[in-house]
Order: sequence, then structure tokens, then C-alpha cells
Amino acid sequence: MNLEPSVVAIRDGRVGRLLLNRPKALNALTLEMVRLIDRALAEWRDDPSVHAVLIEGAGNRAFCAGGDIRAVRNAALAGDAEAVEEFFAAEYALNRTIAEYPKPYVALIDGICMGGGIGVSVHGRYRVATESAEFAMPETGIGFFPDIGASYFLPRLPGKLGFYLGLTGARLLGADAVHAGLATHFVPHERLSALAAAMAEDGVAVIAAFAEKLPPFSLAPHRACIDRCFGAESVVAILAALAAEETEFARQALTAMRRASPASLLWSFEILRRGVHSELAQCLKTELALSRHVSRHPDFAEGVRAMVVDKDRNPRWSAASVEEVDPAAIAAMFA
Ligand code: QUE
Repeated sequence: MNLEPSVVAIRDGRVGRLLLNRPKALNALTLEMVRLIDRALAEWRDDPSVHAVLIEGAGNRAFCAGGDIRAVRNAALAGDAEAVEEFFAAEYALNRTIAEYPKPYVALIDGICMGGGIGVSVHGRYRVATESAEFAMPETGIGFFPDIGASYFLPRLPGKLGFYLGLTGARLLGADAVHAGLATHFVPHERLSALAAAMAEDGVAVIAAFAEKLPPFSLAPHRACIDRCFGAESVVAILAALAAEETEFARQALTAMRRASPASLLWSFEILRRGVHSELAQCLKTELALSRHVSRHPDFAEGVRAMVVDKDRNPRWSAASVEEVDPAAIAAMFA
């Protein structure tokens, strides 16, 4: 029997604190966790003694590794489309609740923060990252797509950085995440608990005093290459542009995209392209519609098997290259 709640919600002085509490599963979000967060946010919204909400991850490895896609895969393989829909609908509704929350919402990000973890942080007003924070949107590597509102926020990052992050799954450490705009403040790991205590006492105004000056953006030397290559008008054109660069950086981006599901690169590129012109609520609706198609696609079950279930890191995708994927099948997913 497991008596530990998967989310611990407590009052601490002026703030409500949420602890994502499945450290052995890297705090990956289950439907139960989404519901517990929802319930706490609803309760604190109208409580005048709660001035802000703080969210953090239990253990020292992860803030949150993503959604519980293992459970989603099991439901999809069992043909339980309703359970798949229930999970994504609840997760995306929470992303919107956080974006529209009337009180300061502060994520303390220390360790892994991927996919759904970015979804319960990036939509909030403050995202404090430490030097141990590692941000990524690695969904093309599991045959899925950048969801949780990523079709809204990735295209709004500087230049084509969001297309680079969403298509390659590249990781950004804490300071780089601030440069990119995924995080808002850089605070050393060793000062994080003092920051939480100070916020409980004095509110969110103390964050600025804890923030450190940023080291240079490690992607600065590659920004021009990123904008040039990821500004191309199709996935095939991006791959060709990267191949023409002949730099180690471009070679690594190309390798990451060649490991990804070819079909997933195509539907991910399409949803990011569409997101440029849509508000968050519309982006989340489009993502929910796409999740219905993608969760039924063989690359999703295979990608989660290879990267999360069996961990052999050797997915056997349904197509060998993006050229082999039927463009009409991708277009039909957005119809
Ligand atoms: C790509 C991803 C995810 C991933 C691994 C990838 C992802 C995700 C998880 C994950 C991690 C730990 C868990 C869990 C899921 O791994 O989105 O249930 O316990 O949630 O290569 O996109």
C-alpha cells in the first residue's frame, strides 16, 4: 500500500505549496496528480490569505519528467481511447488554469523538467531555475509531439529557437533556459530552500534578490545557424539546411532529428507552424485533437516502449525517413 500522496499541498505562511511527490518516477504527472493540483489551485484562488502558489518536485533528480506516458501507452494499447482523452484533456486544462491563474504562480525547477513538467511551470508567472535544472521537449524521440501548450510558447521563443528545441529535443540547462525564455530567474540550488522560506514570509517580491547574474547563453554562437536552418519551410528543408552547415552543432542537431520518429517530426513541425498564429486556448484545443490521432499511431507506442518502458533506446519507427511518410496522412490529422 502506498500512503504517500502523489501531490502534497500545504499552506506555508503567505504561500500555498505544491510538492510533486513521485520521486522514483521522476515526478511524472499522473491523472491523479493533475486533479490534486487542480483542486489545490481552486481552493487557493479565493483564499485571501494565499498570496502566491509555489510548485516544486520531490527528491533531487527531477522537477517533473513529463506526463505519465507509460499509462497513456497502456490505455492506447488496450484500445481505451476514453482514458487517453481523459488524461490529455485534464493535463491541458491544467496548463490553461495555470496560465490564467490570478495569483503569482512560482515554479522552483531543480533537476529534470521535460514535457508535462514544462507544462506545469512555463505557463506560470515565475520560473526559477537552478544550475541543476535541465529543460527539454523530447517528444519527437518518443513518436509524440510538443504538447502542453508548446505549440503556443515554442514559436514565441527568440528566432527559431523553439522549432530547434521542439524538433531536436535538445536540453537546456538552467541559465540557458532563462536566456531562451523558458525560465525567468536563475537561482543557485543551494539558495532554493532559503528562497522558498523567504517567499512564505515576504511574498514573491524576494525572488529578484535571490536571482544571480546569468553566464553567457551557450547557444549564442549558434543562434544564426538555428534561425537559418529551423526557419526553413519544411522538415525536409530543415534537414537539408543542417546538412549544408558542416558544423559540429548542426551535425548534432541532424543526428537528433534522424533518431526521432520521421512521422512525428512532420506532425510536430505542422503544429508548431500553426501555433504561431493562435492563442494558447486554441493551441491546446489543436493539441488535444492531435493527441487523439498520435496516441493511435504505432510510433507512439513504439517510442514510449523504447525510451521509457524497455529503455533499449532503439525504436523501430513505421517509416525510415521523412520522405517515406505520406503527407496526406499528416494533413488528415489536422483536418
Ligand atoms: C521523451 C519523453 C518523455 C520521456 C522520455 C523521452 C516523457 C516522459 C517520460 C517519463 C519519465 C519517467 C516516468 C514516466 C515518463 O520520459 O514525456 O512515467 O516515470 O513523461 O525520451 O517525451
